[in-house]
Amino acid sequence: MTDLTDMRDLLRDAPTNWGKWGADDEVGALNYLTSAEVLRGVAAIRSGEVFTLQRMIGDPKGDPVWPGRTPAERTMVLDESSWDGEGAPSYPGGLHYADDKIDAYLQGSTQYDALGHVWYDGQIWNGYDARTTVGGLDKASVAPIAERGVVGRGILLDMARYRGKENLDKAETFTHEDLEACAAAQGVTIEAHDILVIRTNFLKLFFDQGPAFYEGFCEPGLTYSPELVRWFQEREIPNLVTDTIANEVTIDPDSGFALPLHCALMRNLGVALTEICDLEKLAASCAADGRYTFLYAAAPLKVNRASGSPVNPLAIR
Ligand code: UVW
Repeated sequence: MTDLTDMRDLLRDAPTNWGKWGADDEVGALNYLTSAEVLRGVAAIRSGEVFTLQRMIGDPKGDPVWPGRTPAERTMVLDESSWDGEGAPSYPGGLHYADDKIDAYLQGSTQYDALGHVWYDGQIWNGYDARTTVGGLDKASVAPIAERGVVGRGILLDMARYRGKENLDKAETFTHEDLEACAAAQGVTIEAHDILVIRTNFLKLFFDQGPAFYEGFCEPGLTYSPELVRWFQEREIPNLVTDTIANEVTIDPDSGFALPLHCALMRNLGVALTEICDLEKLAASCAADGRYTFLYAAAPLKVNRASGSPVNPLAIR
């Protein structure tokens, strides 16, 4: 266990990609996803199967969210009953229609984090002042990610299957070396610019356990090490996609810090984070024919100044 109390100390010598794509960059490592990378992703398509990776908003079985956030609430505004009484809306020709709205955390479902979503030491991605987040993100909001879209070669790393488990357990950790070993066991190589899609199936426990799921909340996931951060930087990984709520072990077992990889990967390297995906159908299909790469395509909703935004990513095999 390290004896540090501040993220600044933990990440004092950690690498950054600040300035690499210019002083005004807001999409970070997604810059690696050039047209050539789109075509490399397209070249991974063999069978034409399409998988949508978003979890249902308003799932009757519940919506898993980060502690302190609440699931989206959908409210019916107009339905057939709205036309029952006096003062009902009236449209020429007898038109009736349904309308509804949601009150939702933008990070309360399958989502892209804006690069400015998390920070320490008064600076967000690319060195922008953290005060630019006040009242809305003036820099590195999710909108520039939504404008550009995210398309490239995805690679599924099925850590649950690799470890011979239905799902990873609370606080279970793995490293970049485990990702390499998982890929090797799957007969595939992680290449530069691959979009890493990691399956833990941990959220099965949310649906199995109900409220007890949140007792001693600590998700499984990658853990911080300087080697892991260098690996992400050298591999030029643009995007880390997982099926957990926050993409990394919640409390790092070594430092005791919450979410240090959000800081080291997203704030410092500009790696985009995509969370709360449902990878079950995709994983079953990959396991069935032993193909673990695909075209990955995603575009979060364009929400001005937002710190994150819902998304329904596609994996096309
Ligand atoms: C936090 O950063 C707190 O949560 P997430 O990245 O899961 O949105």
